Amino acid sequence: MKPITDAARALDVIREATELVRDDPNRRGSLLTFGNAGQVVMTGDLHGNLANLAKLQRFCALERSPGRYVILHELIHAEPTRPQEPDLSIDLLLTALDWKRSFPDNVFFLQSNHELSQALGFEITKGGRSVLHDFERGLELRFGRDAGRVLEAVNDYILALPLAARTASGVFMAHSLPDPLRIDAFDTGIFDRLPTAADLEPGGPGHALVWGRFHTPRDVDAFARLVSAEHLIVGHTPQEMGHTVIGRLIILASDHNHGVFLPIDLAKRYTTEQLEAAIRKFVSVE
Ligand SMILES: [Mn+2]
Repeated sequence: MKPITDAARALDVIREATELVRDDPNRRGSLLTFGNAGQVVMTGDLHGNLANLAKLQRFCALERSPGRYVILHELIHAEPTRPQEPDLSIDLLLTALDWKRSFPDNVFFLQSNHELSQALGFEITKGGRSVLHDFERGLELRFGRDAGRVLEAVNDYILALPLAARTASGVFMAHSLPDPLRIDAFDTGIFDRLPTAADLEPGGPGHALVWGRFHTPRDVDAFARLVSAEHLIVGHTPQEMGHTVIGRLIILASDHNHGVFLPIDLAKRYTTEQLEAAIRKFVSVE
């Protein structure tokens, strides 16, 4: 598909999707909820991987699957495959937001640390390169002198994102979990409200939720108890082979050739083993 390079069209896509994200009927505060009918497809980080997003769109076939929901997170900040290669993950973001416009009741997004850092201007460096700057350079390549306006709209979209999703069957999904030392004092009230600026800044619960790493099965159990969940599904921590299981936590990655996604039947109760067995590899999708 040809990337969008017309700034007016990009602004339309981003602003319309942002309104849909804000007014989602599935949303209360910063939490999305799904009932017990249909299927939710959870993914891991996408980081600009257009080939995997295209496969996900083919798998979901939303034009003939009204009961299927798909959750995406960490769409921006592509890892360059060659030095100096521009980050054009804006293309994936626009494709995904356009998908939301076509299927507003089926496509959902969650907050992530890369997106939040971009919106708040908190630098992330990877191998000495500034990922925020590289993303902005990609916007300049696509939109020239209108790049600043597009970036502003992207930042508005990011700040409108919900933080987590849960199913009636007890599956809780987010970009990550708070760091182990922050779980006990974690303010679960964050899910009942629209996040404030303080909630999303370092020290706030929204910030903690998307940045945590290094969880043991005990940490996972502690967080599951806090949010009354049977199963937790996240992305964030890179998974070379696509996924890992830590107690009742499953970590997914969707941003490379071994990437995976997880279709969950909303009418069904799963064991962790059954959920793990339901994981699909992108390479298995035509
Ligand atoms: Mn992340």
